[in-house]
Amino acid sequence: DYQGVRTGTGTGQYSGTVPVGSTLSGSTYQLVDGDRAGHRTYDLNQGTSGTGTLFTDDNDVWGDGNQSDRQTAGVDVAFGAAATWDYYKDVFGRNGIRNDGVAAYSRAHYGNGYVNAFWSDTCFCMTYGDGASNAHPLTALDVAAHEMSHGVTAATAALTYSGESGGLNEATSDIFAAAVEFHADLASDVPDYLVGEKIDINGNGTPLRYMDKPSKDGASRDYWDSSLGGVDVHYSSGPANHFFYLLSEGSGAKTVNGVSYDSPTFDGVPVTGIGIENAQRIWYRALSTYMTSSTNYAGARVATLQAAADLFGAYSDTYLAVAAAWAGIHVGD
Ligand code: ASN
Ligand code: ZN
Repeated sequence: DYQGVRTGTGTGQYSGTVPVGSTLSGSTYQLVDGDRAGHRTYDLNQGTSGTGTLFTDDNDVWGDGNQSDRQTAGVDVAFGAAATWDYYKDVFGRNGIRNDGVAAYSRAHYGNGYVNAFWSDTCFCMTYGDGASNAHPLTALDVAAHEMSHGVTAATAALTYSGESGGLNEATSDIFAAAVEFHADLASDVPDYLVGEKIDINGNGTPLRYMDKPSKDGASRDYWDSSLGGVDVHYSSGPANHFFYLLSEGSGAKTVNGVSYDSPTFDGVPVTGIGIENAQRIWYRALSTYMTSSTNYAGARVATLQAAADLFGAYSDTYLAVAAAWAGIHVGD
């Protein structure tokens, strides 16, 4: 139980002005989310270990949207953890990363010039860098949802982080990062099928990854082939991200929320999308019920078809769309 459970207001650099869960302790507000199992957000103050200091405030108004205010990064990562917690609860009835009602915690301002973010099963926590000098902190909603979803994957299929299963592990984090954006539906972070579009990691305004045509990043694969297991997991995720986009929105040119996509298929055969609402349910059921640590792309196809059969019926239109989307990335029977 959390004494003085509050909903404060924060302004992040990416999320805009949002509610943040806080707790009143004595006369000080703490960034402790009493509505979400007491998720705590810490300021590492450029350190690289431990928990630094808990973010605190005297009036429950957090951050000002500028990077120069240390609380701003705290707002973005606390909001990201809350939005991801709410997504799994609202959509799947999942009670936290391990479905045991226990919160992870978040650490902002890790190290100096650190251009990454990561999940750790050891600390059961998320950690975020500030980016290189004067760049964008790695604290956007899709980054938080990606990292937190690594925790969900570890607690379910536990996909081994190398080879094809590693690509599926990475794709699962990108898939739920997109799904969390659609569920949160922020005006200041328009839902899209891009990964890291707010953090300007390339310095030229391009996103880190594209789900409609992953090769647009210059390194990710669009299609499965027998060499995929030897590719870095952040690139072998490409075909599965592409599968999820095709299943959600279909092939060809399409604009969603003002963002333009153009998704090809391996054999040129068009795919009709079923919408992200149903596509995410199929991926989640496959992940949490059928995939195992050694699942490869062929196994993911079987897992999602079984999930689609469970949810929508074998050989239903939705089931057949799943098969067509796998064929679209060169995975068949
Ligand atoms: N941000 C990266 C990821 O989640 C960190 C890493 O490579 N482990 O994949
Ligand atoms: Zn990842």
